[in-house]
Amino acid sequence: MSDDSVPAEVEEESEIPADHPRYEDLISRHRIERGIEEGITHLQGMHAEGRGSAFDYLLGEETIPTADAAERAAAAHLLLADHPVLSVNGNVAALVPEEMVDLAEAVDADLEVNLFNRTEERVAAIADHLRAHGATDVKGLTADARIPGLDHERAKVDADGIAAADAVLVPLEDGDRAEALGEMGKTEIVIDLNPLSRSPQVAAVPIVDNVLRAVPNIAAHARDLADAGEDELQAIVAEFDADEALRAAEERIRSGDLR
Ligand code: PTJ
Repeated sequence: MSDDSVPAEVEEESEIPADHPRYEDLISRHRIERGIEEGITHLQGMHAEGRGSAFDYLLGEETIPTADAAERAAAAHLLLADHPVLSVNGNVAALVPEEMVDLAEAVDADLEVNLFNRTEERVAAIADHLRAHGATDVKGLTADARIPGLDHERAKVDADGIAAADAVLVPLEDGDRAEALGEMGKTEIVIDLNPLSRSPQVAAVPIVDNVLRAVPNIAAHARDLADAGEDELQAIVAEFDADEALRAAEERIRSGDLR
């Protein structure tokens, strides 16, 4: 299947052939474009997507074993938490809305919209989009608390959401907030395709994988662990080695075979 088989203007995802070698990448591009058109994704989301796509190419566009271990540890953390929250930005809302709603259900977590380039219109559009994909309660609209030590819009959180959370999943995070959340004593789980970025470097659980693969895989692990006792979940958390996960991802990116 050559690139010529994909129309220049893709209206519907179904027009992208599932056997295209760059299928996931084309789906991502299409969803981000659509997200921008619908007022969900910021224009800068395209830059972020392009960067992520380059790292994913170098990783071999697959979930490497240490990323799978990180996804299992993330599931264990979220199941152990008293108040887990999944943070949603404009890229995540465009790329994996249904999967985020499903993960929230699997680990009994809140969904909270939290934006780097915050506007009330975009927060409302993302909340509506998540509801259209099955979410019942979406936080982030009240923004009645602040993350200490941050002066940008990402400091705005809900008092009964991220501010009160003991574990937070933050896909495509920026380093400042990642550090600030860690300083608040929260367990931070970061999904980011760049292992050298500050956010995975400071996370308790850095997941170097594409959100397209990572989010459903965390949910699958959570369902697999649904009957696990606290001791088993604690053992999974204790066994996970964040430094090794970052090292293995960087090694794969630097030395992997390009196709
Ligand atoms: O919606 P907003 O206003 O909150 O803005 C969201 C973006 C993503 C635009 C904003 O947070 C931003 O500018 O992020 P950065 O600093 O570009 O960082 C994005 C990181 O996510 C980069 O390290 C990318 O490699 C990584 N990334 C991009 N796409 C994916 C990804 N990681 C996992 N899966 C992806 N699909």
